[in-house]
Amino acid sequence: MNIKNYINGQNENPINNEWIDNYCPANGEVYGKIPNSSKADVENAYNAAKSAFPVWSQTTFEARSRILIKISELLEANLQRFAEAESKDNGKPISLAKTVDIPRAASNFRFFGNAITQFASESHESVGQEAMNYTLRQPIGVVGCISPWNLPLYLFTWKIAPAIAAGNCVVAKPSEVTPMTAYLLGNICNEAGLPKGVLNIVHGLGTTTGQAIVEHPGIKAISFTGGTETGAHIAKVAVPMFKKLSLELGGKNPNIIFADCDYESMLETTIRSSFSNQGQICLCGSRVFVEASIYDRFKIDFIAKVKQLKVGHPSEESTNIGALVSKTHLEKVLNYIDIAKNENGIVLCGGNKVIIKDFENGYYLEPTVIEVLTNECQINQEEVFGPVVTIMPFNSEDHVLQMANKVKYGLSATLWTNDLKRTMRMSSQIQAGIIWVNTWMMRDLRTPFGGVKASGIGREGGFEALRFFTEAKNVCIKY
Ligand code: TXE
Repeated sequence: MNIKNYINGQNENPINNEWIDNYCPANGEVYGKIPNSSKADVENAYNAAKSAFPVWSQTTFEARSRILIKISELLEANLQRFAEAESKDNGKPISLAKTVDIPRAASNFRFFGNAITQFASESHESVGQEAMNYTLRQPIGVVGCISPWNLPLYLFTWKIAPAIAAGNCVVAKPSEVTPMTAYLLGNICNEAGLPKGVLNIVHGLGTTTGQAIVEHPGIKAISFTGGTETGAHIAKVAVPMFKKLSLELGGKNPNIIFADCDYESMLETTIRSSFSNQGQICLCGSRVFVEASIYDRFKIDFIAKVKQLKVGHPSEESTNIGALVSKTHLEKVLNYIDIAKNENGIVLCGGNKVIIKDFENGYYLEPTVIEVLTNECQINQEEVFGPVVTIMPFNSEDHVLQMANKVKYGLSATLWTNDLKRTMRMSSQIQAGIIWVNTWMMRDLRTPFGGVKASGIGREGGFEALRFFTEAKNVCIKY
């Protein structure tokens, strides 16, 4: 199927009529084309957004909210169709697309549809000066949203929903690797009554289409999720243009397991935090540190459980690990396994490609556990973003804290312990934007989401996202 751009409420071919192949990771075959959009398509999308802005920004909160909630309901009504499309495009198990990706995309619209009706601005009475200040929270105008391939519709809507809820008009680009559900979303928006031009979706490569969005002088804010290098490049372009910038980048998150934890619950969750979505989630706990006294027991039990995971075709309900997103990405992950071996890492299980009958060219990889001797090695310092975790023992709280922080990233961390004082100490000292204690990826959409260090700048989620997508303007009245 050929995907089209969604501009001014219409499905459009790219102006240059150039196309890119769209691959199905489960079998490695091309199954459609996507627009290789140029600057001219981005310009059209921008013009549509600019024209829609005066009316949309003055539309009441109730009316905006109703439309966002309608989009959410339509996504829920089309759950099966969207989940199948997501699984085919990305390689993720259908069970995951059905229970996580698409329901969460629907929640994003519902959540921000409700949040905008509760979003208040501040007032400050200057007592003794006979003056009153109030802060207006005004939409920015036309904003750009650029999202990655790992959680395609989930992360795309995580940006778009707050942007339009706050009264902005959007030029958005999903990853060229997984464009399908963003394409399907256009028709849903029309059906929900979203006025034309409020959301425009342009498909294409990051270096051309994405770059054109970032460089566009009329696009005043960029919300980006993706790799750290790309984020740094975007910042170089956008900062001298004084654009508002939100960057949610990579992670190399520690999963810290103390001997006093609830062992079974830790084991179950550690399987998820290591291998969910083929390990292609920025929040995955890819560095597992285990207190020395339970290290041997953990090693045996963990590997036994990892070996039970079924690598299979994404469309099968029983599949735990589907295909990686692309051939290039599979090669990158395999290369990291080689690097780990060369630096004396011991592959305890996995490490090889999996050939599935009838789908021999699919991008399948065994879930892989590597024992490392030090946190300083490359496999522990760089983001692999695949079904690969390292494990190593630690002796003391100080030792593990130091290793947890000795990495360039700072997105999330998981702690497994029942010691309250230790929880409080460690949570305050770990350098990360998100800490989970005795759980992983438990999300409340009101909470701030984002990282420190090379994991990005800014926070998404709840009112943080609505603050990002609005400009604060103070009005001071002397009476
Ligand atoms: O991401 P890119 P890639 C990490 C992960 C992965 C690595 C590279 O380690 O292996 O990043 O992945 C668009 N101007 N994460 O190369 O390139 C691009 O088209 C504007 C972590 O696939 O960052 C896509 O829409 N846009 C991560 C989006 O950026 C540009 C999720 C992300 O792609 C652009 C994904 C440019 N110059 C990968 N260049 C997470 N934080 O969850 C590219 N893009």
